[in-house]
Amino acid sequence: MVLIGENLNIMSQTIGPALKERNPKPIQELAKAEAEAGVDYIDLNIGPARKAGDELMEWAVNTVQGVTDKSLSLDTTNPVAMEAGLKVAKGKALINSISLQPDRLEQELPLVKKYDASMIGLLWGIEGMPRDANERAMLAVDLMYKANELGIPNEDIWIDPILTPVSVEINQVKSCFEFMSMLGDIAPECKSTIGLSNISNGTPHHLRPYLNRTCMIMLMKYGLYSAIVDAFDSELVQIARGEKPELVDLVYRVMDGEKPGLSSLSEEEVKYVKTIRVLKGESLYSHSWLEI
Ligand code: THG
Repeated sequence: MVLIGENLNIMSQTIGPALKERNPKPIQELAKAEAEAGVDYIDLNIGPARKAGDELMEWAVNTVQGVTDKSLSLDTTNPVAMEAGLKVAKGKALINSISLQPDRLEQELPLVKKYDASMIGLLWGIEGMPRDANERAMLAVDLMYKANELGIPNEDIWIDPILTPVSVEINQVKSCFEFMSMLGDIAPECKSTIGLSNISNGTPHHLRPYLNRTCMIMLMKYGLYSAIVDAFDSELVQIARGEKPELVDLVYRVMDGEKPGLSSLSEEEVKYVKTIRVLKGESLYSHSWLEI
């Protein structure tokens, strides 16, 4: 699995002000820590960046590149800022993200080609959020065609079906799983990614890793190529690196319908099994899902 660290973003209480004040220290410390935690890409999310976004993105890219050689994933809704970042990014950058909204598509797709970047294709249509796996499939094909027309090859397209919080709508989560299991047939050369922490948005902080990790393993079974993750969840990084084969095997078996007696499992394993049930929609989510 290719891991993209999510932590450098404008919403963070330390990074937001540092970006605004052009204070390199907190940004460089976090970038270095993410690199040491073992992610492959560092996501740099400067938000809408309406005011002097190009200057901000250029500064932020140079600031991060001052301390690490990791590839960068650039995240802003401002196309001018995106281009400024691509200009100074070393190596092959990842554009996070391009959706099917016509104005942004027109401005941003050419940048992928011009800078030989990769792109995250976010399955957000003209009518907003897709309702099910089939709508996601149609959006994915549409995006692929439009990119291919400009000479962008499928291996540079990382499809993101948009994961939503389990506490909000389980059917959307299920259709993400279903879509992921279809993607290999729809577009074998395309890659995939997912904003993993979205799944646990709204869940009490200390419980979030169980949802994030279990969800990642479930998506791995369906062929997930990469994920945008909390770089500092070391257990999650270990799982992605293949260092927890027994746990992965347990999750796969339970997904296939095996029902292990809970008394035969460790306390930790029981938590994963309970979380699979919630993510499959077999038991209802509540903040106390691990207690029940
Ligand atoms: N797809 C793509 N890009 C994305 C997302 C996606 N980028 C943004 C987001 N979703 C993934 N990144 C995050 C980053 C942080 C959090 C969740 C998802 C998060 N942060 C904590 C919080 O808000 O409570 C703490 C932040 C802090 O203080 O550092 O939950 O789906 N392509």
